[in-house]
Amino acid sequence: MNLRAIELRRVCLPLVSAFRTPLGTESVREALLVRVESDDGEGWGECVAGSDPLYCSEYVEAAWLTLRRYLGPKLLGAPDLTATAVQPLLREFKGHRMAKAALEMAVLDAQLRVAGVSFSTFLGGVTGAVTPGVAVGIMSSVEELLDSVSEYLDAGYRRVKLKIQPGWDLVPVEEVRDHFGDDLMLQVDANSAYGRADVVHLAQLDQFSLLLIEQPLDEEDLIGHAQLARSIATPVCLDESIVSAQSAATAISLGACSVVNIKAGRVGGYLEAREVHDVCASRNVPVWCGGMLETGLGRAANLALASLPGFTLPGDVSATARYFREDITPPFLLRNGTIAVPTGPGLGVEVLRPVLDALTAQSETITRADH
Ligand code: NPG
Repeated sequence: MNLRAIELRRVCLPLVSAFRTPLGTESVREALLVRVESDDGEGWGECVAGSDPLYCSEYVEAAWLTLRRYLGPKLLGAPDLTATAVQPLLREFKGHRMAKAALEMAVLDAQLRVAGVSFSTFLGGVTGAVTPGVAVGIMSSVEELLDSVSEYLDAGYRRVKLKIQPGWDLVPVEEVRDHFGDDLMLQVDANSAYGRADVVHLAQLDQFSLLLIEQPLDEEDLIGHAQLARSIATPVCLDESIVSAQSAATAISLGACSVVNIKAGRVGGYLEAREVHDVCASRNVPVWCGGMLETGLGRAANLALASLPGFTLPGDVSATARYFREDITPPFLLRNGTIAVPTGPGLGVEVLRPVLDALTAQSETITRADH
């Protein structure tokens, strides 16, 4: 396809409840959406960078500038563009994986809509419904946490991920385990809140039969994660440390993790995410789909990714109601403990234009003529 225009939109979606993690508290999800326009139709992408550079170095304003100044113009000038050509074309620009992933997602959506193929089919999905988990933030009291977990279990979730940090770890985990019993699939996520000196402390989590502990140490500390993995029984899972299929292979070889969280934005797109999946599958490392509080667009793509065979653990791909009262697509529903993977062409979801327009804080269109 030949791109005619790329539209950037910054949308602000209020969360149903504030989400507190070791990185900060979010009560409104700011998202950067990308719409590509070609002679054959349009496609949508979502950049999962946050409002501030707290999860990683990318953030919405910087991604916008990068897309407008470098990445967008490069694709607008490319003849016969396909999704597989996006990353090679953008390789000269270092980093900015989330911005690149959004563009690739939009091109892939446009391409698959024309071809009449769903994201899931294209990626190699093998299931029509995925079992979601739910991520539960840090609360101001254990009582509040138990209430929150209880509501999610009532809603049908069977796997819970608790955010932990020093001062909010052993006690809340023990209380949740005691209160809800051994059948609850329970895991924890530290977003790098601990250091190598905390190994003995973290080993105490072993008594709670957790599925895994996610990203306990600094993202660059693979050796520290390998040492930790040898010292504790709880499986170590990496999130922030895994930025490509190559870094996944390295981390696994070093023994830094035995489980991987895959987020397409973090690794530069859904095609690279599939590579990470393949690398992990070839080493018998289970994976699950991470979440970045996506709108319905990113959620549709994540459900497709999570339908691949190596995604054997429930992911952070919860139903829309867990996040937003109103989304820019029709809601994804939890039914009998699962969420359906979209089957329509491309992302398989349509944007609700009036809602999108009402939630849009900023927009800009770049065209070939501009460059
Ligand atoms: O269900 O989308 C979700 C949220 C899952 O905890 C979650 N995401 O560290 O993985 C994370 C965390 C996150 C969310 C990080 C937003 C950064 C931004």
